[in-house]
Amino acid sequence: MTSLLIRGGVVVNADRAFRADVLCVGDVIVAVGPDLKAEAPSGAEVIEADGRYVMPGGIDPHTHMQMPFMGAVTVDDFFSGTAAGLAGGTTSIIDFVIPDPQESLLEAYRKWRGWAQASASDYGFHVAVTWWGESVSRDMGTLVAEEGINSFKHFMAYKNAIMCDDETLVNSFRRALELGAMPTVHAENGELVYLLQQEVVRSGVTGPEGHPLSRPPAVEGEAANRAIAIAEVLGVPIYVVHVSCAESAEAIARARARGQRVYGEVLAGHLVIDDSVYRDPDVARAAAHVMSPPFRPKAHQEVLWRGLQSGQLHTTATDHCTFCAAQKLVGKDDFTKIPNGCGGVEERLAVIWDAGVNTGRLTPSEFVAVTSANAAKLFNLYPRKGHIAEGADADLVVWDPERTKTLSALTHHSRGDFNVFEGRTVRGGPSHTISHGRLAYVDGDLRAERGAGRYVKRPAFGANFEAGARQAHARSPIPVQR
Ligand code: URQ
Ligand code: ZN
Ligand code: ZN
Repeated sequence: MTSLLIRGGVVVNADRAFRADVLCVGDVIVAVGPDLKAEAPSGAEVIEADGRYVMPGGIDPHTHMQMPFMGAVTVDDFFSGTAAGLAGGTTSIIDFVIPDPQESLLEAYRKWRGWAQASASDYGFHVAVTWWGESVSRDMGTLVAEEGINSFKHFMAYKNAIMCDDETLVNSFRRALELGAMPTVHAENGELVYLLQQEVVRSGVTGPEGHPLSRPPAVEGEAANRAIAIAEVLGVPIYVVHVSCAESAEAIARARARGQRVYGEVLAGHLVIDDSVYRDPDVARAAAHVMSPPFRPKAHQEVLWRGLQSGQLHTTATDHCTFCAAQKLVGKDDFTKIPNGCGGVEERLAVIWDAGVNTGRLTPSEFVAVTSANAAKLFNLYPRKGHIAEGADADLVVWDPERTKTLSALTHHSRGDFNVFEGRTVRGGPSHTISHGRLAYVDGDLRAERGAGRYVKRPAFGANFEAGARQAHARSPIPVQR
């Protein structure tokens, strides 16, 4: 079995940072402490980490590899996407199974599991509930009991495609509660988006600059408030993906102040990129930024940072969903046809470190909380992942706070031909990424292996989740049969 000794670094967990060596044997951390020795007889490979941080590998809880969407398929498959993640220090992703309306959840799940066999790093899935019926309820049960799924996604936008209505939300949230699974939502009012899209196009605005006009912050705020209210009535926790604006961040903070279990995710892109990108005279560049929710006026960024700093928002992700220029330009004369999505799985850690830790907004431990530990806790992977301790997975990043890099599509590892962080120089980055105790990235040398990643089962939530639900029901007017 291979051994790897990381010597002399500062180990950063979400609760504390301390100087210690880390010894990995095979795919597990076997010791964390001072002056560890390599195992005889063969010894261990040694990484000298003096002056660097040793952190849990990043967990990106929101990616879309090889996803068929809006008539196209994202260009990063599970191999290229996870390899890019490893180059940036991310060692696990949670991607999405998205059944078409009327498609069996289990069949869609098996299809995605097949595609994901190529992954270079560990992965799991949220499964989207895009319609409702007896078989959906049954499949949700099977997915939780047998397949290690503990979260279900609901798209409140994308009318006439994968959007789910309130009936589906209510039924699925209730079923998730029964199963001990976390409901998650893409919060945008799809009816309003649909109406505004027609109106913006009719007004003569057909280019990418029309995209944010059709999806204003109030559209996101309405959906976040509605999903949170449904969750409150049913007494189920809820996780809101890609919170992009003050309206939804404040909805989450208000609910949390009432004692509701509501969690929010922020994308690295929404933290540092603003809506001026849609007014770029180069239509290809503007179209490359089309994603939903869109990039927002700058003032929203501060609200998102404060949410992460205060603990009202919990995780960071990328929504890595790369389409190339040719795919995006299909909608150059009708922005409603531009496939939605942007990349970032490789850049997330460095962007958040640079804009978060280097500016004093986050401590290194808070950085670990929002880039791995909180996602691991919320999706029941903790402390196997998101934590450095004996017995945890040997998924680690050795972080050099002095390394600088200018981010660019010319040097990134994604197959995408555009980088939304193009030209941004960041200070702080990985010198080594370790996945299953193996060096997957060393100083610019990416050693990702197709198929080396493993599917990670995530057990249903147990007593804590149920106790929380019971407490919520005590405040709820509606009794729940258990
Ligand atoms: O909405 C999403 O999360 C996916 C399906 C598309 N990408 C995006 O624009 N955010
Ligand atoms: Zn979304
Ligand atoms: Zn997404």
